[in-house]
Amino acid sequence: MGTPGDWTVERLAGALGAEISGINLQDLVAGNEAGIAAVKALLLEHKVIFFPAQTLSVDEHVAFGKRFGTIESHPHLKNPFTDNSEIFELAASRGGVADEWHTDITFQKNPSILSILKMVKCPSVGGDTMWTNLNQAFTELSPPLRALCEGLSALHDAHPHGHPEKMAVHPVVRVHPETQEKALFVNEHFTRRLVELSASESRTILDYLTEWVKNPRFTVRYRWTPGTIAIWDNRCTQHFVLNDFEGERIIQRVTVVGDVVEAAVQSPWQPWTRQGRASAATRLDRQLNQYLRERETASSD
Ligand SMILES: O=C(O)CCC(=O)C(=O)O
Ligand SMILES: [Fe+2]
Repeated sequence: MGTPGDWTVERLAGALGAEISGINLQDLVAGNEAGIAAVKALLLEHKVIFFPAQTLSVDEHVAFGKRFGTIESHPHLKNPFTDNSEIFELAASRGGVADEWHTDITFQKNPSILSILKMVKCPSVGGDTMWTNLNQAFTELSPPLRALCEGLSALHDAHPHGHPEKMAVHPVVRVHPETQEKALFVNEHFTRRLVELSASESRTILDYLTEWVKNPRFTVRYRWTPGTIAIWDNRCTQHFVLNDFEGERIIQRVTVVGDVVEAAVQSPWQPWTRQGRASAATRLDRQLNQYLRERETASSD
């Protein structure tokens, strides 16, 4: 049904997001290279795209995801209902409501490139999801703050999943390998510390940046209907679920394996932790010191 030329694309906000109709995604599960290329182009242009009224089965959802790369299962969280490990499932009745702003699994060295969500069950009202445009969040910072951020990196961990020992350091400003746009790549859910600043400087500046990305001007808010498929680019967006609903809400997600997170510039600075005698304040640097020790051990192996 419909070739890319017949699809209707309706932008949903000034910052990002578009809804696509006149397409049956079952036609893109196999073959149809032109259709997949058109979806990729729409994703680069709009950063998050929505396909309402779809009927993809679990297997078709996975097969569709594989058209975009290798699928990864979730490293920590267990599915409540579905056995298929290529699917990641969240059910509100099991606490699965992602109501903190985040980019998916940034505690990994190569965080996922893109995620493909199927809305399985949603309340008649509430439970909308929001996305924010991290390119805009970066470009609208003042020049001095942009310059500072470009030289910084940040420690991310899987503390929200009970695994603070799973850590990765990423540049605070990453360059999108396809658009070359710069994105402000820190999020309140997984980012713990700005590596080149002191612990107290980091707290203040990281709080500022993770609040800044939520500016409503950078966002789109989507109201769901069952069956809708959403695809978002994790290299330049964050998302957040409104926890304002009653009853069940279930999503299934397919996650495409990540690429190397490329920095905008080479940092001129080193990681900063307090030197000298251990003291009460040493605890503020403990996690970063642990990460740095592990990195050193890994590089000397
Ligand atoms: O439930 C949603 O709308 C999004 C959940 C989420 O954060 C995800 O699937 O990555
Ligand atoms: Fe997510």
